[in-house]
Amino acid sequence: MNPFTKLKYIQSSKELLDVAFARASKLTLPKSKKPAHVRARDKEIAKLKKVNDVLAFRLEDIVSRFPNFDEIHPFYRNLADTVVTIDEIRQALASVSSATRIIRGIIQDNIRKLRKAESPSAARKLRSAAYGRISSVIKRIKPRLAVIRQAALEYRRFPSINLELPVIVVAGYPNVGKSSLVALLSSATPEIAEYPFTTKKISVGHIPLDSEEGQILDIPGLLDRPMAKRNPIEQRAIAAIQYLADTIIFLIDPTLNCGYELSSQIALLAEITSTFPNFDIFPILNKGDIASKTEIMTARDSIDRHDLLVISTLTKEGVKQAFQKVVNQSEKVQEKLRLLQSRSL
Ligand SMILES: Nc1nc2c(ncn2[C@@H]2O[C@H](COP(=O)(O)OP(=O)(O)OP(=O)(O)O)[C@@H](O)[C@H]2O)c(=O)[nH]1
Ligand SMILES: [Mg+2]
Repeated sequence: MNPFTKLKYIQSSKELLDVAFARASKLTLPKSKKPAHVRARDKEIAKLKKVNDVLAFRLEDIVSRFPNFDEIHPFYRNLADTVVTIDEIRQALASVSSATRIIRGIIQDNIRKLRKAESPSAARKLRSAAYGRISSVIKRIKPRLAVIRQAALEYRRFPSINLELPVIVVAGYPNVGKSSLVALLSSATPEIAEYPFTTKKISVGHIPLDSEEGQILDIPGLLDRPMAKRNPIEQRAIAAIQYLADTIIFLIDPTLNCGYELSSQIALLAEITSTFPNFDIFPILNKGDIASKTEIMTARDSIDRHDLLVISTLTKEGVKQAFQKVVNQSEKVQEKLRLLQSRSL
Protein backbone atom coordinates (compact mmCIF):
# COMPACT_ATOMS: atom_id res chain seq x y z
CA MET A 1 0.00 0.00 0.00
CA ASN A 2 1.10 3.55 -0.66
CA PRO A 3 3.23 4.60 2.35
CA PHE A 4 2.66 8.28 1.58
CA THR A 5 -1.06 8.55 2.25
CA LYS A 6 -0.47 10.46 5.48
CA LEU A 7 0.97 13.40 3.54
CA LYS A 8 -1.29 16.44 3.45
CA TYR A 9 -1.38 19.70 1.57
CA ILE A 10 1.74 21.60 2.56
CA GLN A 11 1.59 25.36 2.94
CA SER A 12 4.04 27.65 1.21
CA SER A 13 6.43 29.72 3.29
CA LYS A 14 4.23 32.79 2.77
CA GLU A 15 1.10 30.96 3.86
CA LEU A 16 2.86 29.68 6.99
CA LEU A 17 4.02 33.14 8.01
CA ASP A 18 0.67 34.75 7.25
CA VAL A 19 -1.22 32.23 9.37
CA ALA A 20 1.21 32.43 12.28
CA PHE A 21 1.29 36.24 12.40
CA ALA A 22 -2.47 36.54 11.88
CA ARG A 23 -3.19 34.16 14.76
CA ALA A 24 -0.81 36.10 16.98
CA SER A 25 -2.33 39.46 16.12
CA LYS A 26 -5.81 38.23 17.05
CA LEU A 27 -4.74 37.41 20.59
CA THR A 28 -6.50 39.29 23.36
CA LEU A 29 -5.32 39.17 26.94
CA PRO A 30 -7.63 39.42 29.94
CA LYS A 31 -7.86 42.91 31.44
CA SER A 32 -5.37 43.51 34.19
CA LYS A 33 -4.38 46.32 36.50
CA LYS A 34 -0.70 45.80 35.91
CA PRO A 35 1.35 48.80 34.74
CA ALA A 36 1.20 49.59 31.00
CA HIS A 37 4.74 48.37 30.22
CA VAL A 38 4.08 45.06 31.98
CA ARG A 39 0.82 44.58 30.07
CA ALA A 40 2.67 45.35 26.85
CA ARG A 41 5.37 42.82 27.69
CA ASP A 42 2.79 40.14 28.47
CA LYS A 43 1.03 40.79 25.21
CA GLU A 44 4.15 40.68 23.04
CA ILE A 45 5.35 37.54 24.82
CA ALA A 46 1.98 35.89 24.24
CA LYS A 47 2.21 36.79 20.54
CA LEU A 48 5.64 35.24 20.21
CA LYS A 49 4.47 32.11 21.98
CA LYS A 50 1.55 31.89 19.58
CA VAL A 51 3.84 32.27 16.55
CA ASN A 52 6.02 29.52 17.96
CA ASP A 53 3.03 27.23 18.56
CA VAL A 54 1.70 27.69 15.03
CA LEU A 55 5.00 27.49 13.16
CA ALA A 56 6.66 24.75 15.19
CA PHE A 57 3.53 22.64 15.11
CA ARG A 58 3.08 22.98 11.37
CA LEU A 59 6.74 22.49 10.49
CA GLU A 60 7.07 19.44 12.73
CA ASP A 61 3.86 18.08 11.30
CA ILE A 62 5.24 18.34 7.77
CA VAL A 63 8.36 16.38 8.68
CA SER A 64 6.58 13.74 10.75
CA ARG A 65 4.12 12.86 8.00
CA PHE A 66 6.91 11.59 5.76
CA PRO A 67 7.72 7.94 6.35
CA ASN A 68 11.27 6.81 6.97
CA PHE A 69 12.57 6.20 3.44
CA ASP A 70 14.73 3.33 4.68
CA GLU A 71 11.69 1.47 5.91
CA ILE A 72 9.31 1.72 2.98
CA HIS A 73 8.96 -0.89 0.26
CA PRO A 74 11.73 -0.53 -2.35
CA PHE A 75 9.15 -0.04 -5.09
CA TYR A 76 7.84 3.11 -3.43
CA ARG A 77 11.37 4.24 -2.58
CA ASN A 78 12.34 3.93 -6.23
CA LEU A 79 9.15 5.58 -7.41
CA ALA A 80 9.66 8.48 -4.99
CA ASP A 81 13.18 8.88 -6.29
CA THR A 82 11.85 9.49 -9.81
CA VAL A 83 9.88 12.55 -8.61
CA VAL A 84 12.39 14.26 -6.33
CA THR A 85 15.53 12.39 -5.41
CA ILE A 86 15.43 10.98 -1.90
CA ASP A 87 18.66 12.80 -1.02
CA GLU A 88 17.06 16.07 -1.98
CA ILE A 89 13.90 15.44 -0.03
CA ARG A 90 15.88 14.30 3.01
CA GLN A 91 17.96 17.47 2.92
CA ALA A 92 14.82 19.56 2.53
CA LEU A 93 13.18 17.87 5.53
CA ALA A 94 16.36 18.33 7.57
CA SER A 95 16.33 22.06 6.73
CA VAL A 96 12.76 22.33 7.90
CA SER A 97 13.64 20.62 11.19
CA SER A 98 16.58 22.90 11.74
CA ALA A 99 14.45 25.95 10.89
CA THR A 100 12.02 24.85 13.61
CA ARG A 101 14.85 24.75 16.13
CA ILE A 102 16.20 28.13 15.05
CA ILE A 103 12.77 29.73 15.34
CA ARG A 104 12.35 28.30 18.82
CA GLY A 105 15.72 29.78 19.78
CA ILE A 106 14.82 33.22 18.40
CA ILE A 107 11.58 33.20 20.31
CA GLN A 108 13.15 32.13 23.60
CA ASP A 109 15.86 34.73 23.18
CA ASN A 110 13.37 37.52 22.55
CA ILE A 111 11.05 36.45 25.35
CA ARG A 112 14.00 36.73 27.72
CA LYS A 113 14.70 40.24 26.50
CA LEU A 114 11.01 41.15 26.57
CA ARG A 115 10.79 40.34 30.26
CA LYS A 116 13.10 43.28 30.85
CA ALA A 117 11.41 45.72 28.45
CA GLU A 118 10.75 48.98 30.21
CA SER A 119 8.16 50.52 27.93
CA PRO A 120 5.39 49.40 25.59
CA SER A 121 7.37 50.69 22.61
CA ALA A 122 10.49 48.78 23.65
CA ALA A 123 8.35 45.63 23.96
CA ARG A 124 6.84 46.18 20.49
CA LYS A 125 10.27 46.72 18.99
CA LEU A 126 11.60 43.48 20.44
CA ARG A 127 8.62 41.53 19.19
CA SER A 128 8.89 43.06 15.76
CA ALA A 129 12.62 42.27 15.62
CA ALA A 130 11.74 38.64 16.42
CA TYR A 131 9.13 38.62 13.61
CA GLY A 132 11.78 39.89 11.20
CA ARG A 133 14.22 37.15 12.14
CA ILE A 134 11.55 34.46 12.00
CA SER A 135 10.43 35.66 8.56
CA SER A 136 13.93 35.44 7.23
CA VAL A 137 14.37 31.91 8.58
CA ILE A 138 11.16 30.84 6.86
CA LYS A 139 12.08 32.65 3.65
CA ARG A 140 15.43 30.91 3.62
CA ILE A 141 13.71 27.50 3.50
CA LYS A 142 11.31 28.62 0.76
CA PRO A 143 12.97 26.52 -1.99
CA ARG A 144 13.18 23.52 0.36
CA LEU A 145 9.50 23.82 1.20
CA ALA A 146 8.70 24.05 -2.49
CA VAL A 147 10.49 20.74 -3.08
CA ILE A 148 8.60 19.12 -0.20
CA ARG A 149 5.28 20.48 -1.47
CA GLN A 150 5.84 19.07 -4.94
CA ALA A 151 6.95 15.71 -3.58
CA ALA A 152 3.98 15.45 -1.21
CA LEU A 153 1.56 16.24 -4.00
CA GLU A 154 2.93 13.50 -6.25
CA TYR A 155 3.78 10.91 -3.62
CA ARG A 156 0.21 10.98 -2.35
CA ARG A 157 -1.04 10.07 -5.80
CA PHE A 158 1.11 6.94 -6.09
CA PRO A 159 -0.94 3.84 -6.78
CA SER A 160 -1.85 1.69 -3.81
CA ILE A 161 -0.69 -1.80 -4.56
CA ASN A 162 -1.47 -4.74 -2.33
CA LEU A 163 1.43 -7.14 -2.48
CA GLU A 164 -0.61 -9.99 -1.08
CA LEU A 165 -2.68 -10.03 -4.26
CA PRO A 166 -1.19 -11.22 -7.56
CA VAL A 167 0.31 -8.48 -9.72
CA ILE A 168 0.38 -8.75 -13.49
CA VAL A 169 2.43 -6.04 -15.18
CA VAL A 170 1.82 -5.11 -18.81
CA ALA A 171 5.11 -4.01 -20.33
CA GLY A 172 6.34 -3.20 -23.80
CA TYR A 173 7.36 -0.46 -26.19
CA PRO A 174 5.36 2.79 -26.18
CA ASN A 175 2.09 2.86 -28.12
CA VAL A 176 1.70 -0.92 -28.48
CA GLY A 177 -1.64 -0.98 -26.60
CA LYS A 178 -0.68 -1.61 -22.95
CA SER A 179 -3.20 0.86 -21.54
CA SER A 180 -5.87 -0.43 -23.92
CA LEU A 181 -5.34 -3.95 -22.59
CA VAL A 182 -5.43 -2.89 -18.93
CA ALA A 183 -8.59 -0.83 -19.54
CA LEU A 184 -10.25 -3.74 -21.27
CA LEU A 185 -9.48 -6.25 -18.54
CA SER A 186 -9.89 -4.27 -15.35
CA SER A 187 -11.45 -1.42 -13.43
CA ALA A 188 -8.62 0.94 -14.43
CA THR A 189 -9.31 3.83 -16.79
CA PRO A 190 -5.88 4.79 -18.09
CA GLU A 191 -5.48 7.35 -20.83
CA ILE A 192 -5.21 5.82 -24.30
CA ALA A 193 -3.87 7.77 -27.25
CA GLU A 194 -2.26 7.25 -30.63
CA TYR A 195 1.05 8.79 -29.63
CA PRO A 196 3.91 7.25 -27.63
CA PHE A 197 4.57 7.98 -23.94
CA THR A 198 0.92 8.64 -23.18
CA THR A 199 1.25 6.75 -19.91
CA LYS A 200 3.64 8.51 -17.54
CA LYS A 201 2.50 7.04 -14.28
CA ILE A 202 1.74 3.57 -13.06
CA SER A 203 -1.93 2.80 -12.68
CA VAL A 204 -3.48 -0.26 -11.13
CA GLY A 205 -6.64 -2.04 -12.22
CA HIS A 206 -8.46 -4.67 -10.21
CA ILE A 207 -9.57 -7.85 -11.82
CA PRO A 208 -11.34 -10.99 -10.60
CA LEU A 209 -8.99 -14.00 -10.66
CA ASP A 210 -10.34 -17.47 -9.93
CA SER A 211 -12.74 -16.16 -7.23
CA GLU A 212 -9.95 -14.05 -5.72
CA GLU A 213 -8.71 -10.64 -6.77
CA GLY A 214 -5.75 -9.71 -8.90
CA GLN A 215 -4.12 -6.47 -9.93
CA ILE A 216 -3.04 -5.53 -13.40
CA LEU A 217 -0.56 -2.71 -13.77
CA ASP A 218 -0.34 -0.29 -16.64
CA ILE A 219 3.15 1.14 -16.84
CA PRO A 220 4.91 3.65 -19.10
CA GLY A 221 6.39 2.38 -22.35
CA LEU A 222 10.05 1.38 -22.43
CA LEU A 223 12.58 1.94 -25.17
CA ASP A 224 15.38 -0.46 -25.90
CA ARG A 225 18.27 1.39 -24.30
CA PRO A 226 20.72 0.90 -21.45
CA MET A 227 19.29 1.27 -17.95
CA ALA A 228 21.52 4.28 -17.22
CA LYS A 229 20.00 6.18 -20.17
CA ARG A 230 16.42 5.63 -19.06
CA ASN A 231 14.48 8.74 -18.08
CA PRO A 232 12.50 8.99 -14.80
CA ILE A 233 9.30 7.90 -16.56
CA GLU A 234 10.92 4.72 -17.84
CA GLN A 235 12.50 4.18 -14.43
CA ARG A 236 8.99 3.98 -12.96
CA ALA A 237 8.19 1.20 -15.39
CA ILE A 238 11.36 -0.66 -14.43
CA ALA A 239 10.60 -0.26 -10.70
CA ALA A 240 7.15 -1.80 -11.23
CA ILE A 241 8.65 -4.76 -13.07
CA GLN A 242 11.49 -5.24 -10.65
CA TYR A 243 9.62 -4.95 -7.37
CA LEU A 244 6.00 -5.78 -8.05
CA ALA A 245 5.54 -8.12 -10.96
CA ASP A 246 4.49 -11.69 -10.29
CA THR A 247 4.26 -12.04 -14.00
CA ILE A 248 4.79 -9.84 -17.03
CA ILE A 249 2.72 -9.60 -20.17
CA PHE A 250 5.10 -8.26 -22.79
CA LEU A 251 2.95 -6.69 -25.48
CA ILE A 252 4.34 -6.48 -28.98
CA ASP A 253 2.88 -4.56 -31.91
CA PRO A 254 3.99 -6.45 -35.02
CA THR A 255 2.40 -3.92 -37.40
CA LEU A 256 4.62 -0.84 -37.00
CA ASN A 257 1.42 1.03 -36.19
CA CYS A 258 3.05 1.97 -32.87
CA GLY A 259 5.89 3.69 -34.73
CA TYR A 260 8.65 1.32 -33.62
CA GLU A 261 10.41 -1.51 -35.38
CA LEU A 262 9.72 -5.09 -34.42
CA SER A 263 13.46 -5.64 -33.98
CA SER A 264 13.66 -2.91 -31.31
CA GLN A 265 10.69 -4.42 -29.47
CA ILE A 266 12.32 -7.82 -29.54
CA ALA A 267 15.62 -6.37 -28.33
CA LEU A 268 13.74 -4.87 -25.38
CA LEU A 269 12.12 -8.22 -24.66
CA ALA A 270 15.56 -9.84 -24.66
CA GLU A 271 16.89 -7.16 -22.36
CA ILE A 272 14.03 -7.49 -19.87
CA THR A 273 14.40 -11.26 -19.96
CA SER A 274 18.10 -11.12 -19.22
CA THR A 275 17.76 -8.40 -16.56
CA PHE A 276 15.05 -10.35 -14.74
CA PRO A 277 15.95 -13.97 -15.42
CA ASN A 278 13.68 -15.42 -12.72
CA PHE A 279 10.54 -13.71 -13.95
CA ASP A 280 7.70 -15.22 -15.93
CA ILE A 281 7.45 -13.16 -19.10
CA PHE A 282 4.68 -13.80 -21.60
CA PRO A 283 5.10 -12.12 -24.96
CA ILE A 284 1.78 -11.51 -26.74
CA LEU A 285 1.15 -9.94 -30.14
CA ASN A 286 -1.42 -7.12 -30.15
CA LYS A 287 -3.28 -5.34 -32.96
CA GLY A 288 -4.28 -8.66 -34.51
CA ASP A 289 -7.11 -6.82 -36.29
CA ILE A 290 -4.66 -4.98 -38.54
CA ALA A 291 -1.65 -7.32 -38.48
CA SER A 292 -0.97 -9.21 -41.70
CA LYS A 293 -0.20 -12.93 -41.72
CA THR A 294 3.37 -12.13 -42.71
CA GLU A 295 3.77 -9.68 -39.84
CA ILE A 296 2.52 -12.28 -37.37
CA MET A 297 4.74 -14.97 -38.85
CA THR A 298 7.79 -12.72 -38.84
CA ALA A 299 7.18 -11.85 -35.19
CA ARG A 300 6.76 -15.50 -34.22
CA ASP A 301 9.91 -16.46 -36.12
CA SER A 302 11.98 -13.67 -34.62
CA ILE A 303 11.09 -14.66 -31.07
CA ASP A 304 11.25 -18.31 -32.03
CA ARG A 305 7.89 -18.91 -30.38
CA HIS A 306 5.40 -20.39 -32.79
CA ASP A 307 2.65 -20.57 -30.18
CA LEU A 308 2.79 -16.79 -29.59
CA LEU A 309 -0.80 -15.62 -28.99
CA VAL A 310 -2.36 -12.88 -31.05
CA ILE A 311 -4.94 -10.52 -29.56
CA SER A 312 -6.71 -7.31 -30.48
CA THR A 313 -7.70 -4.92 -27.74
CA LEU A 314 -9.74 -3.11 -30.38
CA THR A 315 -12.01 -6.02 -31.35
CA LYS A 316 -11.34 -7.78 -27.99
CA GLU A 317 -10.49 -10.90 -29.94
CA GLY A 318 -8.39 -13.42 -28.00
CA VAL A 319 -7.91 -11.09 -25.03
CA LYS A 320 -9.75 -13.04 -22.33
CA GLN A 321 -8.23 -16.36 -23.40
CA ALA A 322 -4.69 -14.97 -23.56
CA PHE A 323 -5.04 -13.43 -20.15
CA GLN A 324 -6.38 -16.64 -18.63
CA LYS A 325 -3.46 -18.54 -20.12
CA VAL A 326 -0.99 -16.14 -18.54
CA VAL A 327 -2.70 -16.51 -15.16
CA ASN A 328 -2.76 -20.30 -15.41
CA GLN A 329 0.86 -20.59 -16.49
CA SER A 330 2.37 -18.10 -14.08
CA GLU A 331 3.75 -19.93 -11.07
CA LYS A 332 3.95 -16.89 -8.83
CA VAL A 333 0.37 -15.86 -9.60
CA GLN A 334 -0.85 -19.38 -8.87
CA GLU A 335 1.13 -19.48 -5.65
CA LYS A 336 -0.46 -16.25 -4.41
CA LEU A 337 -3.90 -17.45 -5.44
CA ARG A 338 -3.43 -20.69 -3.51
CA LEU A 339 -2.36 -18.75 -0.44
CA LEU A 340 -5.38 -16.45 -0.70
CA GLN A 341 -7.72 -19.37 -1.16
CA SER A 342 -6.31 -21.28 1.79
CA ARG A 343 -6.78 -18.18 3.96
CA SER A 344 -10.37 -17.61 2.92
CA LEU A 345 -11.33 -21.22 3.61
N1 LIG B 1 -5.86 -1.33 -34.50
C1 LIG B 1 -5.59 -1.46 -33.23
N2 LIG B 1 -5.18 -0.39 -32.54
C2 LIG B 1 -4.92 -0.56 -31.21
C3 LIG B 1 -5.05 -1.80 -30.57
N3 LIG B 1 -4.68 -1.65 -29.29
C4 LIG B 1 -4.36 -0.35 -29.13
N4 LIG B 1 -4.49 0.32 -30.28
C5 LIG B 1 -4.22 1.73 -30.52
O1 LIG B 1 -2.86 1.98 -30.30
C6 LIG B 1 -2.67 3.29 -29.74
C7 LIG B 1 -1.89 3.19 -28.47
O2 LIG B 1 -2.67 2.54 -27.48
P1 LIG B 1 -2.35 2.66 -25.92
O3 LIG B 1 -3.20 1.69 -25.23
O4 LIG B 1 -2.41 4.08 -25.48
O5 LIG B 1 -0.83 2.18 -25.95
P2 LIG B 1 0.25 2.16 -24.77
O6 LIG B 1 1.12 0.99 -25.02
O7 LIG B 1 -0.41 2.26 -23.47
O8 LIG B 1 1.08 3.48 -25.08
P3 LIG B 1 2.01 4.36 -24.10
O9 LIG B 1 1.26 4.65 -22.87
O10 LIG B 1 2.28 5.59 -24.88
O11 LIG B 1 3.23 3.55 -23.88
C8 LIG B 1 -4.06 3.88 -29.54
O12 LIG B 1 -4.35 4.70 -30.64
C9 LIG B 1 -4.95 2.64 -29.53
O13 LIG B 1 -6.27 2.92 -29.95
C10 LIG B 1 -5.49 -2.91 -31.37
O14 LIG B 1 -5.64 -4.05 -30.89
N5 LIG B 1 -5.74 -2.68 -32.68
MG1 LIG C 1 -0.24 3.65 -22.01
